Amino acid sequence: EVVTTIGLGYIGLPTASLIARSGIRVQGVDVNPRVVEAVNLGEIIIVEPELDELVHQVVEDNLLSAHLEVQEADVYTVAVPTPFKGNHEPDISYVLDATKAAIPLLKEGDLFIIESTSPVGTTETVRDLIYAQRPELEDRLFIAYCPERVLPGNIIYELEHNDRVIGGIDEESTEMACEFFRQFVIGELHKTNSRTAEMCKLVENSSRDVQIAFANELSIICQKANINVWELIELANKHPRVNILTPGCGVGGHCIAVDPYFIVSEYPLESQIIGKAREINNYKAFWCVEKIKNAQLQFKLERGYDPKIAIMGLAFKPNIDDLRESPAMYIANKVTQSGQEDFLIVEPNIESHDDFQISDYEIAFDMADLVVYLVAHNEFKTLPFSDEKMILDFCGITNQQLKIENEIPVEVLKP
Ligand code: SAJ
Repeated sequence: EVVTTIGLGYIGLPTASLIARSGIRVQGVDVNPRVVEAVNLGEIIIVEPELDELVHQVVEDNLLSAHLEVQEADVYTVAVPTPFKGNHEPDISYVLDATKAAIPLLKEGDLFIIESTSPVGTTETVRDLIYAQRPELEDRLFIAYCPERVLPGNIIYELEHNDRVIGGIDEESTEMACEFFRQFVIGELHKTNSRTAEMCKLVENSSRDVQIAFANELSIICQKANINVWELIELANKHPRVNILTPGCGVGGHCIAVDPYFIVSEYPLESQIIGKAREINNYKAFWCVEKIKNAQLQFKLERGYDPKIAIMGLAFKPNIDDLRESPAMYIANKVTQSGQEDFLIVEPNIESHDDFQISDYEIAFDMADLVVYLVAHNEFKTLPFSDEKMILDFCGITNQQLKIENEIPVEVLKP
């Protein structure tokens, strides 16, 4: 058995390496020559614990190789991006391109698996595309959708241990895909059809998005109601059946802030809560910008000079270096729009950045008049609480209530 994995990104490369570790020969494929080159040297260009070692090992053992062109195999897995277009409609062109590249190589009995997050019906579209070009193979291939649900930062462990949902376009396909995953997944495999598996992936992330939106909405209400939201949530969660998540400065990453749109764009009338949750989570970052501008202006009115402001955290979530689709980045960009001189930008997980000079977190904290916590990185929890500084805590570092006295109406702040 030989496997071809198309897409060597955050999901594809760990998956390819894990399959290879179980002794199966894997040919990884990526359009990016840098990725292909690095993998063939046993190296990686992304940050993910344990992945480095694993890739090094399987390449050295000749079980994993990387290529620019799709290679012939018995099993194909597709883990390429499915972004959305300007209007939030899903763009499955990478999945279709990957499929088209594999079509001429397919032979009877091959297993074709899509792992990319995809709108409902994508696997059927892929099936139709394949059989339209290779009618002689009709019903002689096994085609399935098997979504990935690993958490960046813990990918290798979760790939092996998480349960998986496996949805074939028919029962034989589901069975074949299960047999394949059984070789390297310890978690349970749950069988279903492709449409349910596709929706399941979207629903998992939408569910989290809705729950975070609830927490974010509470934080906005509490600021107005003069209530400490951190205390409130802790108390409410003492109820045996209540589990409110943590408010933050918005929702980022490529999954939770993206996948719900795949449902909303297809079922706009029916997905009321899912759509609203996206709006609330997007609004939360904008709301934080307004609060920071307010505090900045107030400080100046009271003291007669501009405050030094420490912006604490840029990553899209705690304790990672990933800045893509990060609400903290959005906020940092917005508040520094009229000049960076009053700002100290902190991100302990990166060394440098093209747009910002990155400051040491302890130095920035000491120097700042106004400390803005955007991301709950572990480092920040060691900083002292200071009564002399104005602190805006958007992510629960200090558990202090967000208090902005004499708030200036939003309209006045707008340019
Ligand atoms: N966040 C909050 N409050 C919370 C939890 C998260 O504001 O209480 C924010 C984070 O700061 C971040 C965003 O939400 O900006 C998303 O972070 P996350 O840790 O919830 O999720 P991701 O995007 O890293 O990974 C998610 C996971 N999905 C679920 O937990 C349902 C992961 O299992 C998926 O595999 C992944 O999306 C994916 O690839 O789809």
